[in-house]
Amino acid sequence: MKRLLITGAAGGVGRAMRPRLRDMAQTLRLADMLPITDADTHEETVLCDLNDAQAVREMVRGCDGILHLGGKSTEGDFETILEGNIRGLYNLYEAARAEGITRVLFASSNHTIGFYEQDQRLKTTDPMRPDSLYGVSKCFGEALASMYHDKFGIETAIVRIGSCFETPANHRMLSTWLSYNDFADLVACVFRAPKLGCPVIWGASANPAGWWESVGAEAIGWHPKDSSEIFRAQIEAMGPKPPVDDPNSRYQGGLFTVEPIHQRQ
Ligand code: NAI
Ligand code: 15L
Repeated sequence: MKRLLITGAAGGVGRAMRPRLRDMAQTLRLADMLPITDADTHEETVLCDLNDAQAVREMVRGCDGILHLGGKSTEGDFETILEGNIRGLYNLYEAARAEGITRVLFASSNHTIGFYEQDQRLKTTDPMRPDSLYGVSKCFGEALASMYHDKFGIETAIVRIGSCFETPANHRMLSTWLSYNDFADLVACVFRAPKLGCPVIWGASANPAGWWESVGAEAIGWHPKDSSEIFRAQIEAMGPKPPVDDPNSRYQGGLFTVEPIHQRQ
């Protein structure tokens, strides 16, 4: 691939992906609304607010694929979510359609299904149960990706990421953790697959404590290798698992289920 666009490249996952995706494309185009000042020789930077349709069109021009990580990544007020995750995603797909880009990885989230309880094992076909406005915006994103696939043939891997951090941070994340290496392997599988379609994929490592039935990406050859179990002793040493009626022990989405509706300040 000549040029892979990474949106949200200034964020936690974007920063972790940059070195791991070094060989995915001749050039990595790093985009964010925040400046990126440490681009390497194989990288180029674009300052772009996803809410700005014209800027998004220019951001995607000349790219061969899009790793879409940009947007509000936690609960927030509706206007912020509207700008980054709803209008922002519409701008991205419209730009991809206009510029002839046919493959996207969309960073969806476990918060699309966050109100399921932790003793339920889910398939990707189970109805959504979002736990926050943020989760609702990811449900919108999944529906938008599906429509652009059916109507215009743009292929998207809809990856419902669990918790993508260096290490799991609490008991819940022993079930939801996605290692940076497993995610980078998934990105490679998505952009190298001869045919992708528009699958929904659980973005979790091979965690024995996981809740989600089969990752959904076998067809493109992704088999996560890491396991959160190596961190179990460390997590248990931090304190006992919260009681069963605590949202972090009861719901798959954890504390997002008790977030209030935020107002823009
Ligand atoms: P992050 O918050 O660290 O990074 C998101 C980036 O998007 C930031 O650099 C931010 O400046 C940028 N951004 C926000 N609004 C924007 C806008 N309107 N225009 C342009 N850029 C904008 O988030 P993180 O953890 O790196 O996550 C990456 C993606 O993966 C996000 O879409 C998040 O929702 C999704 N995700 C992440 C999970 C995780 O565990 N890290 C779990 C599930 C989903
Ligand atoms: C997400 O969707 C968030 O982007 C991330 O910050 C974590 O909260 C993650 O889910 C999680 O559920 O652990």
